[in-house]
Amino acid sequence: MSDDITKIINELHIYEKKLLKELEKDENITPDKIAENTGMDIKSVMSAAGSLASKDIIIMEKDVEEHFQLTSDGALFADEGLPERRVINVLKEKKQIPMKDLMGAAGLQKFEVNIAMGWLVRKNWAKIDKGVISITEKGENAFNNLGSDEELLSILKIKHIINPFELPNNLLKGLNELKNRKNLLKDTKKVDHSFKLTPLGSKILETGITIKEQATQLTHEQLESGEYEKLSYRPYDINAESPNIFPGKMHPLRKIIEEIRDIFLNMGFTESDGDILNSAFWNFDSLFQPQDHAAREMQDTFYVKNPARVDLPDEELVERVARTHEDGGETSSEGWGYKWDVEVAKQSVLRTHTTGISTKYLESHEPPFKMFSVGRVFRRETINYKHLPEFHQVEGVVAGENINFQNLLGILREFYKKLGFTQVRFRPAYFPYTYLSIETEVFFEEKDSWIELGGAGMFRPEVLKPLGIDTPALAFGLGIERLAMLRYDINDIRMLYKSDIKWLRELPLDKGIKLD
Ligand code: FA5
Repeated sequence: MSDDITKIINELHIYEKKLLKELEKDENITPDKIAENTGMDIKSVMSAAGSLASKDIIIMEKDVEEHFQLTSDGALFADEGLPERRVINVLKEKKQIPMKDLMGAAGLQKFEVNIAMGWLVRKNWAKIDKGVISITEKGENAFNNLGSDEELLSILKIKHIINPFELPNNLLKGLNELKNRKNLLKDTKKVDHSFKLTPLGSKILETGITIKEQATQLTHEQLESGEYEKLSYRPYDINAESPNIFPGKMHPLRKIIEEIRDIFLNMGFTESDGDILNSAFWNFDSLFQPQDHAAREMQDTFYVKNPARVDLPDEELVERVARTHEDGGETSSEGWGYKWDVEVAKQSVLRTHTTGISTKYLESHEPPFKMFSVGRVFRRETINYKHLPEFHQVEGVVAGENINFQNLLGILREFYKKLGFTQVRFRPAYFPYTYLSIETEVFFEEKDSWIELGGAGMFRPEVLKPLGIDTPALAFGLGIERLAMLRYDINDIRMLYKSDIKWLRELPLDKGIKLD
């Protein structure tokens, strides 16, 4: 404990020490007096006090005192009487005055006429009817009796300034009435601060503090002459609380996309991309997905009205794909055994996966190669905690003479490992365009369950042959939002698109595994 106190004392600023010393001498000392005694300016006294209060060494108390004085209008009315009083003085004799004669009869200035009429009616001292002002019974009674507002006016005339706390109740009522009138009183607030030692403050003083000038900024001369060695320094409190800073930063989804791109680029993949608006040909047909496949249904795929049709690539390629669907074409397969329709292939769709980018790439490149792409895809999905109608996939294809299924598993394991996920497993799956096909799953500790992250497999000859590829090719397509869920510990995929500013701000900048 005493070590703690010594540490606190050592870290006190010289102004804080001076303030405490003054409090030790006189516990009722005012900030002004401290400033006077120590030669500090009042701002420094207050900021030292604020700092001591934040460390729980003193308590700052605030006492607000309010005072009222007359304005120039107020002083005029205090001398001459309130405008309505001056009218009553005349009405007492005359009983009635036409409004137009009011100024002359009661000796009012122009600006006082409206004030007089307003308050005569409000105080129920007079009635106004057809341009004539007549005194009421209350007005008659008021003639000999000053209201509390008027009493206070006369007190203010003599005392100039009053403190409401010193007023008896009836005058307080008068004060409220005068406060309700425009521009009669001005109030000044005086704030007095006082300081009280907390138990910690008392302990610090018991331990004792010495005031020694401390160096805060070193000069060139002090460094050169070696004087700095003899100076005393105030230690920094490196555990002091500091304000949270929320600098601009990359959106978490964008961040993970960039990480994924880095990983594949570092693994020697070439990046490619494609169009969001695609032909059904590239999105489905080139992948040996039959034209009556469930995924093509309206309820799964967004078909675009404008343009409703998209141009197809060169006829020979289309013909090869058509024949493969119908009877297997040049492959040893029997195909799907139906009549392929070019019009269906021309339909324009929002791509439902990024796998069309891979077939297009295969068609225009010679193996060996490693290609990846990242893109947004669209599906008519019912939104829930792990499904969005619009999400991102990272797609990859590796083609070459010796490429095999083991390479596929190795690449996927390596990719997930680099992202920080070590618990990965593969399940047999089905896609019309791959054989063997797998689904990859990663263990989600938060939910103590496995979550499906993507599909993969070896492209079938029915896909590769029509595209002119004679080597094996492995392929994969992985969901990125699902990965982000794991990375950022979120239970609901929608969080990534909610722009929840609190969550975005508080998400640590370094949330993510560093790449080596
Ligand atoms: C495909 O899209 C295949 N094209 C993957 C593939 C590529 C297989 C190459 C073989 C060869 P699937 O429909 O399972 O597969 O989607 C892949 C991943 O996208 C899913 O595992 C999941 O992580 C993610 N995903 C799918 N639907 C949604 C959705 N509605 N919202 C968010 N993520 C989704």
